[in-house]
Amino acid sequence: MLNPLYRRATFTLGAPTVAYLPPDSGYEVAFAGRSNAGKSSAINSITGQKALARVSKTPGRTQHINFFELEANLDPTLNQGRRLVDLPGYGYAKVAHSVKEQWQAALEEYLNTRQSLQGLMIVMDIRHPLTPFDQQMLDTCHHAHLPTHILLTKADKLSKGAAGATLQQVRRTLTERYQTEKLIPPFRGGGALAHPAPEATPSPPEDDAPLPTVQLFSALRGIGIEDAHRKLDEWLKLPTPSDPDAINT
Ligand SMILES: Nc1nc2c(ncn2[C@@H]2O[C@H](COP(=O)(O)OP(=O)(O)OP(=O)(O)O)[C@@H](O)[C@H]2O)c(=O)[nH]1
Ligand SMILES: [Mg+2]
Repeated sequence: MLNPLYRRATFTLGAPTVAYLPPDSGYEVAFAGRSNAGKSSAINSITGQKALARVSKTPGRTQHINFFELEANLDPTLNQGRRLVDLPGYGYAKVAHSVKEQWQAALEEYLNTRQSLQGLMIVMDIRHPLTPFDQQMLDTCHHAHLPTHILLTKADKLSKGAAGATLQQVRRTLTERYQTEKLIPPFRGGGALAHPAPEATPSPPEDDAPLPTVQLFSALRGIGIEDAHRKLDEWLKLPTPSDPDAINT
């Protein structure tokens, strides 16, 4: 059972810069990822609406920060609201260097200061996962203690076996990157203790900096929509069917 609120999502605002964001109340989840990865398509399939977010074959289509409200008719003076946010894609080659730098700074400000932001859905084309831009995004979120969930989208482009293998590989890479970091204490003058053996007991991740989670997705074939909903329900604090095994971590 999917929460019917998603189907009722409506476009409320396209903000050209972070200066024009709607009030910072309630809960929101942003979709980030490389240009053309499939962010807008993911939002459409998650909300069960064909043309809520604009999809295009031309990279760089989404240039504003677009807000989709799940609860229409809200009283804006109350601290409420549940929003999905479609961010402009990163890594779009045709954008001037200065524009890219401005956007990067604005994005970091948004990630670091937006109180209602509960987590980031990072959308990656399964055929090109974890590009340097994606790694940078994950690092930025990790340091901002912002939870991340990766949609490996366009899974329909690979065989089931190849998609599963990529999923495992991405999981391994993320565990190595973000758990190993926690295993190595700050360097204090060398000696064997400065770099404990990898088999040393892993310290649990910091409470507010959870490891990224990852799942397969396809907007075209409707793969992974329930898993994505479960993660969104958790972040947006919506009631969800109880099935703890359904989200792949
Ligand atoms: N085969 C397949 N194609 C997809 C899927 N999702 C998106 N696409 C295609 O990928 C292209 C880009 O999709 P968008 O959703 O516009 O991508 P975006 O990340 O929002 O792109 P920007 O707004 O430019 O950053 C379009 O041609 C989509 O039809 C999918 O799951 N499978
Ligand atoms: Mg888009």
